[in-house]
Amino acid sequence: MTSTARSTKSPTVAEVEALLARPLLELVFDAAKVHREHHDPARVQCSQLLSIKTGGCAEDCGYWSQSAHFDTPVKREPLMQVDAVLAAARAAKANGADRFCMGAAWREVKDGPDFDRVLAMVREVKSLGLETCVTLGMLKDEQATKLRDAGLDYYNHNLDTGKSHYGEIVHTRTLDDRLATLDSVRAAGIHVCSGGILGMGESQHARAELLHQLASLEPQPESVPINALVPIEGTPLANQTPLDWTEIVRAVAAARILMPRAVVRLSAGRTEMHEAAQALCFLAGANSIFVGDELLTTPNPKPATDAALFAKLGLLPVENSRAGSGVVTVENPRAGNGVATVENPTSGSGAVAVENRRPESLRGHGGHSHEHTGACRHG
Ligand code: SAM
Ligand code: DTB
Repeated sequence: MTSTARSTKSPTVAEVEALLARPLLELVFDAAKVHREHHDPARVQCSQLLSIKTGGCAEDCGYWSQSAHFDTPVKREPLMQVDAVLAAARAAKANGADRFCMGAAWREVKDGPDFDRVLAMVREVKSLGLETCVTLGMLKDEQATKLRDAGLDYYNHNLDTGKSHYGEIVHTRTLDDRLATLDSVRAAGIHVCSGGILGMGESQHARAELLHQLASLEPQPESVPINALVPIEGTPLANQTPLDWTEIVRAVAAARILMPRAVVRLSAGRTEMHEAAQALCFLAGANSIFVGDELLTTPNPKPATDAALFAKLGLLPVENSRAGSGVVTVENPRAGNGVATVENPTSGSGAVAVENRRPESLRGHGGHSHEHTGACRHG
């Protein structure tokens, strides 16, 4: 086992499925315990998205507003200029974001002037003191290395759904293609941001497969976005039945238990979630959100709405004191010895034992020195 090994016995897909099926409040309670061992439960990491190249994507993902295969309301826009991206990044920072995520609707990265411009964006955004993240589609080793050298902190590349459901959603790439790109990202030493979408007609088994596959990556992803499908007119999933909010809470809680050190992001779909449901997600271990009016092509809660929610719940943004240091930015100054075993003695087959090791990088750290006013906005 490597130093990142997290469990004496990794759970099977069937055990993850049983975990998802546990009584909701017991699942949330156990996830909250794991959360407190590894993170400061009051802190939420705030990322802001920007679509830097919009529409015309060669992929046919059934959820994708920017696919060239479907007639969606999204207007094509060429790759933005660096200055315009920087202006958006400055505004994101002023809005309290500590990470700026740039998304391009490409199937894969092609070397040339466009990629060089993205490298310039990464360098410049980084120089503003923001953490950097990009999602550009498939990537080769040399391209990952160039992104790392430009100062990229995170690469977002989601597994999207479980193995048994993947072929229902995407036909232009395979799950193995996704895993190969994640290998290139890891090999370059860039943090992995990888998660998925709920509400695409998948079974609980497929959800368990997704979480199991994410948790089986070695090392596990540093960042795990959990998206609820935002149905897009013109796509095959436009008329999908909306998810029940409890399903999102369950997935967040299971992700927290299975990936104790990861930052779990409550991602797309918050506009449709009541604030009480979001609160339960934060209790269950979500410790990151997207802030700002827009995701890539769809609305996100208004900054004032998020500020009000943070104030009600007593949540605070993480400090952006370590952009670029390579250290995950959420820590728990209150953590004790960092070892906890979470299991459910009452649920028989649903028990999943997880040995939680507090990461080396978090040991011996003190608390946070600055306080914020309850909104994502700093200062
Ligand atoms: N070309 C990039 C790639 O291949 O990863 C961009 C993908 S997209 C910007 C990043 C992720 O956002 C997707 O993998 C999916 O998980 C999520 N996403 C995209 N559209 C979504 C939607 N309509 N609802 C929920 N999540 C969505
Ligand atoms: C992720 O997991 N979710 C973000 C980000 N990674 C790139 C994207 C959400 C997109 C939601 C639909 C839209 O705005 O187009």
